[in-house]
Amino acid sequence: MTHEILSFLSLPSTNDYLKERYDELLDGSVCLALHQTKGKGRLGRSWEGNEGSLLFSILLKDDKYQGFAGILPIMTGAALLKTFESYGTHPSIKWPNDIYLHDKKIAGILLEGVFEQTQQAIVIGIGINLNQEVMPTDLPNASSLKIESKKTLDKDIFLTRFLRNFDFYLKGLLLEDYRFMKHVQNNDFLKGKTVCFDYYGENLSGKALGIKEDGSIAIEKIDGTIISITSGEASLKK
Ligand code: BT5
Repeated sequence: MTHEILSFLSLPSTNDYLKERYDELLDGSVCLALHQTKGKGRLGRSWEGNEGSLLFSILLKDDKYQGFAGILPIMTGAALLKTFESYGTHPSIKWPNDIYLHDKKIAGILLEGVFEQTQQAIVIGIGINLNQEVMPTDLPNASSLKIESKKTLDKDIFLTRFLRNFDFYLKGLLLEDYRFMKHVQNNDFLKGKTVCFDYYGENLSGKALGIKEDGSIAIEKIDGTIISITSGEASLKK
């Protein structure tokens, strides 16, 4: 896939930029910003970043991606793992969309669909804490690659490597090759841990058994029954 890179000093949100202009942009366009004034997380949450972060979004607007929106965040996570591994760093995926290193969040993924009656496009936003030397004190669970591994990475090279890995896994996915799943399952942050999760409005806890082929997570409830959650949140029980 060709990636046209649109680079900005500051934007409200790289996701919003692509969502607002998907019609006139090419499939595979990447929007990159040094700063975001309204960086978004999931479920109305915000994403903080500064010039140490790598903040970008990818536009997918071909019909061939229809039906893959549910699995794309995990596939994107696998491509991030592969990229970090190329620098000798081994983070894991905290289902469904976080990258963790040494029990701290170093990256997050936000997939949004653009709908006009039917789905017109998918925007995948990625925020990576690469070179920050300190993280905001109101984010005690956050860290950066720099803090955790003392490495300073070139953001352009990281992005190039990531896009190569993303394209590799995406090409496979479109051919129903779910090889990236093995990568995710072998680096599953929650597996074996006790987690809290929301199940049809009820707050439950149980043991995470692992991420399944379809991208859901299997959880063994206290009563021994096993359920799968396909979306939402599972957090570590304190
Ligand atoms: C995410 O949401 O983790 C998805 C983040 C996606 C951000 C990218 S940046 C480029 C693109 N453009 C956008 O506008 N967004 C995308 P979620 O799982 O909801 O996590 C959000 C929560 O993580 C917040 O409520 C904070 O608690 C925490 N958080 C915020 N900034 C963080 C950071 N830099 N590092 C780690 N945690 C952070």
